[in-house]
Amino acid sequence: MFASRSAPLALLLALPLVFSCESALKTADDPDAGTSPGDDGKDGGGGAIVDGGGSPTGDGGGDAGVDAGPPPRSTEDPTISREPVLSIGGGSVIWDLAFLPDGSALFTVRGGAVRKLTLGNTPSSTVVANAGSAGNPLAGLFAEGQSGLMGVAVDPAFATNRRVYLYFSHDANGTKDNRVVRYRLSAQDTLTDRTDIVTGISYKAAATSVGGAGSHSGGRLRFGPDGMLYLTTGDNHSATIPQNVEALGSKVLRFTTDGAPAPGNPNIGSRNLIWSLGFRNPQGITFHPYTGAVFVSEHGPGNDDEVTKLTAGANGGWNPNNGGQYNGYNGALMTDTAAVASAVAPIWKHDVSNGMSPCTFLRGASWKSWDYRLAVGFLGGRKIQLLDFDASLSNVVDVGEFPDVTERVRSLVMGPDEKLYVTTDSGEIFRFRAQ
Ligand SMILES: [Ca+2]
Repeated sequence: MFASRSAPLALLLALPLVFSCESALKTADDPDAGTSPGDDGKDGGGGAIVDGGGSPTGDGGGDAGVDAGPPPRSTEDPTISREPVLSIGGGSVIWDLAFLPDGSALFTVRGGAVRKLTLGNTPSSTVVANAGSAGNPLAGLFAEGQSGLMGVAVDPAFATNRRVYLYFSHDANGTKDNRVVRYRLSAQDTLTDRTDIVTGISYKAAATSVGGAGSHSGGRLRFGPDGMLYLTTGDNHSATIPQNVEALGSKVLRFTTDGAPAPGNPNIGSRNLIWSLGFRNPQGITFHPYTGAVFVSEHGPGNDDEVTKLTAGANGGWNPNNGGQYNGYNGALMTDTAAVASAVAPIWKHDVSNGMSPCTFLRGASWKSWDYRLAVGFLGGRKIQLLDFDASLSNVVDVGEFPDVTERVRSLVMGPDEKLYVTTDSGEIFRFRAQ
């Protein structure tokens, strides 16, 4: 769609006013501003297993060299080219993507399909599973509003156990929840051995004045460098879920591949699945490729998209509770330190919400001076920004932007080929190559 184009970072940094104006205009098509039930304008997205356990330095502990910081990188700006990969039609939201060890990938279509992407000279995809027919491996999956089939992750030990994981909305005879389901991917590329490992995750079953059913389910599912699964979940437009430790919405959950509490969880709530709490509708989670530090991205209610660096037990400070009524729009603070004294300040925020969605760290020598920077995608804002941090990973020291992005960005995944894969709400997968 686009010719390869060089985009030195210096040029991108020279355009902040242009992008600010564009951002403001595009906010209007973000239903998440509270004017429309389809608040998908701002839900976010993320990457795949390569974010964490599959990263080149994902050594399991992720802490070798925490004190020393990342190794030196080139000071030269990369040349960035956009390359088309696949289009499956404008009506499909490609929610997430995860690479398999052989270089192919699984991706999810929110409406209820798992497909396999095969790269090569002519990339193509095939159906792994479709929801809807009785007895199929996705039984119970349903799509509604912003929800349906969302995150996908591939087991770090896939080569031996062939396990994959999906996060989706589920309806059991009218009882609806969000859940994480484990499968085995057969040699024939079908899903077998279904086990629903975490159920009962908050789901918005009925429309309210601020949005339709299925709003704010979060949805990014990733392995961390510690081998545990991390899942971001949403507030369901509920006043109380964000700070309720017995509800699994508005949280970062951390659990084993069997769905048990991950060792070392901070004992929040009786199920002990909560690793961090107090989020709105986070759809990005990623791990620093060198230190393992956890970063979450989420979109605000018209103001303050946030990137937050988290530790176990951290409270993101979202508390949209006004006497039991949902106060999640109209300037509600994404980090409400008056209501939540322990709230962790974001490491970076986009002052006007552009529907911040996924995030992932760039990784690989071909990225040159962009190596180890955090790519953050936007839905309504239709862009991918790029954050650089100081050595402590506590301060943003530079903000850039990728060229040639005009789609709603749903997921960002580093490929094993060092390319950044992007999935969109318009049924596309494309990628950026650096050199
Ligand atoms: Ca916050």
